[in-house]
Amino acid sequence: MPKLLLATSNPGKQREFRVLLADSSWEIVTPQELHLSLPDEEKETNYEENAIIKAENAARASGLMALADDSGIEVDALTGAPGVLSARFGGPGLDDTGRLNLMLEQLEDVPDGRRSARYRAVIAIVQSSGETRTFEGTCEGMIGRSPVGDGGFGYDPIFYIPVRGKTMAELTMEEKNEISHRAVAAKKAVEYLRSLAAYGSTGAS
Ligand code: ITT
Repeated sequence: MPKLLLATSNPGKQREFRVLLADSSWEIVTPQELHLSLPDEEKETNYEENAIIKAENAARASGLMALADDSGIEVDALTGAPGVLSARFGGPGLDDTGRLNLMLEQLEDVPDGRRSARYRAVIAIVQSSGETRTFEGTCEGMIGRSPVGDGGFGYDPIFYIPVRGKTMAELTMEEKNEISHRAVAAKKAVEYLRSLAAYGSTGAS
């Protein structure tokens, strides 16, 4: 099988992608496995450009086809923030728990009916020839009142999914992978990856 570099340093994303891309017809390799350290270079203000920058850097550094994900959470009561800045919400001193507690604090006075939010993910796939494709997915939810569950990563303990009656962190990975923004985008990406493999395009230039 041809190799596809999964260009993310986020262990939560890596875990999910390993399952989501299992039927892609590509062998998934990570930057750690290749002893590659990739630059942390997200300059753009939109997901698509960030995802492309990450995948391009990885493809250039490895000579392999690369897949990157840029994602975030958009809270309507915060006019769509933190969005593309979700990983850096509250500054560099905060970890996942610090960031979700800050979000709960900022939403303290927001009533239950106005706590809608969505996750968004854009996946970019860049071949070593430079050919680039992007795929987007969203997942709708509400911001809860306190963290519940210990699965997933990031904001999952406060991302409540009304149709499931649970937070994203209470779902198993299989369940998260049925409905998440990343899963919606990955489903489209897998179709593309399978077509590339079928036509013998391995990303090598
Ligand atoms: P890479 O750039 O190395 O992939 P990153 O964590 O910096 O890792 P992003 O810049 O795309 O990735 O930031 C995405 C942030 O959005 C992530 O750190 C979480 O805070 C949040 N996020 C995205 N998808 C999520 C999910 O499925 N569950 C919970 N939080 C998520």
